[in-house]
Amino acid sequence: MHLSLHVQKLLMTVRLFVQLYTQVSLHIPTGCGYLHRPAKMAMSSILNTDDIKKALHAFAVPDSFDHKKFFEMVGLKSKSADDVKKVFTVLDADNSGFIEEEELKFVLKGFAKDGRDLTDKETKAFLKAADKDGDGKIGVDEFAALVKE
Ligand SMILES: [Ca+2]
Ligand SMILES: [Ca+2]
Repeated sequence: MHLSLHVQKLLMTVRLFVQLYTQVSLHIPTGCGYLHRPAKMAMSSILNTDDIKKALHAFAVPDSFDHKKFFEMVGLKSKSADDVKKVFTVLDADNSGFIEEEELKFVLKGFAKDGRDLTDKETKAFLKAADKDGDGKIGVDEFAALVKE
């Protein structure tokens, strides 16, 4: 009887430690993980917000998107390779190193929060134009090449 009481107390203590540990560790990994992730710049610190607004307005109608004209209108075409890379990092929402088809669909939201979704037709055409090696996603070099085209 005495022994089981001790065991119960011990278990309660262990449980308390586990609870404390879980609470603390929930905060620590998120904090560290955030610090180690490459910092994403705000699109507005790379490109002119008014230019973005104008470009989004120009392609407001579904299926009217033209990536060449868009890159020119937002001023990306005349940006340095470094800035183009920064823009790519913003658009690669999950930090996979590639812009996948799902990310490409929401690419305009990367430029401005109220950017519309691309239609499936637009997404596929955009991907086809950029994906030179045919792996189904856009790498940073493919993106840079497309911007300069
Ligand atoms: Ca990605
Ligand atoms: Ca590719």
